[in-house]
Amino acid sequence: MSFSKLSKNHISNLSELVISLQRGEYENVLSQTEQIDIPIEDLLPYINWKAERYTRNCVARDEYFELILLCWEKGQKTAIHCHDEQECWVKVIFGSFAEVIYTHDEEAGEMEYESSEVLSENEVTSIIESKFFHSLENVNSGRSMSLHLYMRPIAKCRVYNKQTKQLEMKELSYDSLSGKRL
Ligand code: 2CO
Ligand code: FE2
Repeated sequence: MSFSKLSKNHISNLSELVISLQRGEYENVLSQTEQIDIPIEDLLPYINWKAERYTRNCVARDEYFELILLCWEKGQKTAIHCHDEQECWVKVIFGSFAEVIYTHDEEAGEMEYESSEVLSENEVTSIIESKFFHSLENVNSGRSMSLHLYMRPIAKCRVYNKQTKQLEMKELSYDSLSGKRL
């Protein structure tokens, strides 16, 4: 039996989450994504706001996972995008988000609507199958924050251009790394 199967420890802060991920205890983490209640003080070093777009702040990463804090001003949103065939979990830290999920109809060059939902504090959404695209928008009356886990890390993704109906490759970058602005 693997170590991850033996370990079912409740995670109650950011250090415990990072240590669990660094140990490869993915089952432990994924079995309690909605229950993990991270104190906001733990996230303070990673909080970073920009008026022009949401910020991506790397909390921890290794070859297998990437944990990033996204900070969204009111109304900031993503284009429709995928996750480079990696698995993705998004947990709302505070505020609220509208998520819309799509699949891509290659022949028509269109995005096909699949589902949508509004996510509130502590709720988690995941995209596991690589056929799914999504968009996320901060629909709170003010700022929102979300914690994202990608396995494996993603350095690029395909973004849907509504005007040209083409998928375009987009490089992803960080606004801060381990609490240091870049
Ligand atoms: N995938 C986007 C990003 O990493 C955020 S939307 O939620 O996955 O920038
Ligand atoms: Fe995404």
